[in-house]
Amino acid sequence: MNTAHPIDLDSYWMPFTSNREFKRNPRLIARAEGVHYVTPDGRRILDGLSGLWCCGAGHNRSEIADAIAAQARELDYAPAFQFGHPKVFELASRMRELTPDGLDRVFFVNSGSEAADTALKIARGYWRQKGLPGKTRLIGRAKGYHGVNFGGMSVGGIGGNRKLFGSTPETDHLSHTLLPENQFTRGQPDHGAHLAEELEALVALHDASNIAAVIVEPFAGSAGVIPPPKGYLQRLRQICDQHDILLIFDEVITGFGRCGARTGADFFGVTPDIANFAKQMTNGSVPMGAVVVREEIYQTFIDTGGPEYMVEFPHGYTYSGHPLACAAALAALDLFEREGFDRQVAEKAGFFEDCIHGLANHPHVTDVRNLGFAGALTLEPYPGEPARRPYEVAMYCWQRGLYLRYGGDTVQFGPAFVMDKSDIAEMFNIVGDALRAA
Ligand code: PXG
Ligand code: PLP
Repeated sequence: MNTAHPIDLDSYWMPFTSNREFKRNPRLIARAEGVHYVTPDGRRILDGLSGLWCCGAGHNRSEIADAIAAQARELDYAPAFQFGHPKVFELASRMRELTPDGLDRVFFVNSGSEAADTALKIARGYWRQKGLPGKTRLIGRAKGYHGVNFGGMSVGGIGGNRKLFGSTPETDHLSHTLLPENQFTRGQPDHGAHLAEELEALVALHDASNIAAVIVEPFAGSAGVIPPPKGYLQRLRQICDQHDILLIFDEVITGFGRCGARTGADFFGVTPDIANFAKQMTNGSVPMGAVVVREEIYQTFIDTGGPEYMVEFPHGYTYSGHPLACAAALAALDLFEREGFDRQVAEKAGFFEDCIHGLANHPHVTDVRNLGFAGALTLEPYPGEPARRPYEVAMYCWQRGLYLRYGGDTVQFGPAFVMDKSDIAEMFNIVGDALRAA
């Protein structure tokens, strides 16, 4: 028991956290108000990352809170397998409307990690049911993040997240697109579309008859906001089409507003075969994710499912389409449409871009990247300690009343879509002071 604090900090094994450091220097959040957090001792903290990229509508929206409370009184849980409740069907049609044309069937999960593993299983099962059981290899990309479950981790490309655990066989990776010639680019960089040709090289190596799918984030989020080079996603789409490889977009961060469009697919003008969502679906209020697939993928399972009473896709979670999550998502998507978060981000993205690039000449900044309401700074490493300076900057900001995300050699920003310009300016002012102090 940590005697400086009235609560026991020791029992909880915190996720993706430096437990020893946190427990020496706890950063507790007791409440939220709009785009601010409030600490137990009443300090207001500007939320620079929408929680963890998930609360774009701002915190504690009463429309969502009321929907969850009403649902908890009406139907707390219904069996997800072989039975259904009305809201899950309503939400599926809503997701179908809000996602690009052609993505028509919606499978519910509880997180981005579950979405990744579900999408990868759909890809393998699809090819097997089409009589091509050899198509099993899954291609990810260096610096990719697809959550922490075995499939998503294995196609992911952040070394620190994988090396302790091994990975599933039959994966391979494209190179990342973080090129030195693109440093300090605003939005999508000019160089790097040629890196999509590496997919041709992997086809030459493994043969398309052994490759099920390619999974990428429309822009890489966790690795530090890496927008795709102009033309890159278009080229990946072409190569996938040429070789009958499914293209999966992991839209867990890019979906529902972050890019200044409904989805990354809409923003970049490339439609995948499968798109994964989570986070912003419920504005972070109740865990939920979704995998949305092309009609023909769904039909393939249906047509090969055997007798009608048989399960066509033996996969699902106890909490798939949980009533509370459905109620929260319906309310959050109402807000998305009513308040036009995609439009709000598109309108304010230029201001956000000017502010973050205003830090380009500050001490220790070696790169600035941005797209929509997402941005990152790469910071010059201490010798042998790339992660230390971002940590120091983030701790300075926390003391000054700003929460931002730090990881690897970057600090990251993903404000709520409703954050106004004065708060955005204030956020980057504090970061500027932090860089001068670092
Ligand atoms: N795919 C993508 C593209 C993600 O960004 C996941 C899958 C996993 O989702 P779950 O819900 O299982 O965590 C993510 C999650 C950060 C950060 O600071 C990013 C994520 C999570 C936490 C922090 O960049 N991305
Ligand atoms: N482990 C056991 C023993 C279970 O019975 C179940 C579900 O019934 C699971 C894991 C999977 O849990 P979930 O469906 O919440 O992912």
